[in-house]
Amino acid sequence: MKITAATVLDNALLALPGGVTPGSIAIDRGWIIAINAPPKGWRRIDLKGRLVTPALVDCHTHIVHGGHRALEFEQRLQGASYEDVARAGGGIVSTVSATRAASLDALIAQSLPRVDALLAEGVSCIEVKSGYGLDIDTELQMLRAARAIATLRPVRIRTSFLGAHATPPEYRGREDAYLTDICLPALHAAHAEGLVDAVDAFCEGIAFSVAQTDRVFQAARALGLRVKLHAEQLSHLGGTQLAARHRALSADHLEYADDDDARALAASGTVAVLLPGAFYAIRETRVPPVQAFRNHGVPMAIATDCNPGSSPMTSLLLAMNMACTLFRLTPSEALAGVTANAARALGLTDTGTLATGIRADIAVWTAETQA
Ligand code: DI6
Ligand code: FE
Repeated sequence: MKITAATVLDNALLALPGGVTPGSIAIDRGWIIAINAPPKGWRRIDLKGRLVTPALVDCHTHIVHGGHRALEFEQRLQGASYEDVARAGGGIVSTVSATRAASLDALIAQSLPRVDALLAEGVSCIEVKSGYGLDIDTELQMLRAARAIATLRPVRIRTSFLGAHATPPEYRGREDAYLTDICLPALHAAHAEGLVDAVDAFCEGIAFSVAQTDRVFQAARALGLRVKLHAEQLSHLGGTQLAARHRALSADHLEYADDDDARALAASGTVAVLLPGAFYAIRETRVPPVQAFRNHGVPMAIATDCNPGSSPMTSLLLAMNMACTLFRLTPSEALAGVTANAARALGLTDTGTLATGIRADIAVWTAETQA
């Protein structure tokens, strides 16, 4: 429903930060004006006791990409690991070929059904990464496609430049030269075009070292951009500590993170983004240190990681369920993980909670609550 001016959603069940309570929410021109203090004379919509939560935020996706990875899926079913496939020249690099071959319009057209699936679940904001171009033109093209989505659908898009996702075949084994020749110039060009909201990297044995990631982060921060990191997904390489040193918005995956990493994330105010879809799809067995995150007070977010290889999913509700079932989050942690903490992982302070002065990004659910 499109609410423009002076409307009160009445007789609602509000998922407020302190818990679920009956009440009302007053909205004017897209902003929450009052909670439980309905201005007199405003148009009133009776929600008949339905649940109102903040609209959901998917804070980690690779939703813009070309092609598919059906062959890799079969290879992995036959016993190849995600890393085996990558080292044999498949994996991310095979999606790079398909993405380079796609036009801007084709990239957008292939992405929209994935976006629509998320919107149908109450998502209002999606983070979209580059990282399947790995040449200057295609990295820019991916980010332009991401920006275009916000003009075609009622969704807010936050972009992350992920030039340091993998090394393209033409630079294989020459990671530093790739960073110098392609990744850093692409970052500058994308930033100059207004295409970059944050900078991400993949710090892993099959991708970039801590020292190489540090180069990318230094370049990002020289441009005034915040950073985030794919860290400790397949091994413990030390990316989380680097992310914390750079006051990253988020560190993502974190299956192999430890108690010291949790302490560092807490000290730097960095959000731990959990991606149970990737854990599931690559048949990972090591779970992220959720109890350590709780003990140290690290905010936890949950996202789909929507991508054709390690997390081919377009359901944030399923990701919430998986975070509870596979990682033992509580349902209220899962809700915070796709609302307030997901907004924080993107550096957004105007969405993700039901509070006065916040954008009226809300979702209304036909759901029963426990007595
Ligand atoms: N980790 C992931 O889960 C995605 N990227 C990354 O660095 C997977 C990307 C892919 O397999 O295509
Ligand atoms: Fe990812």
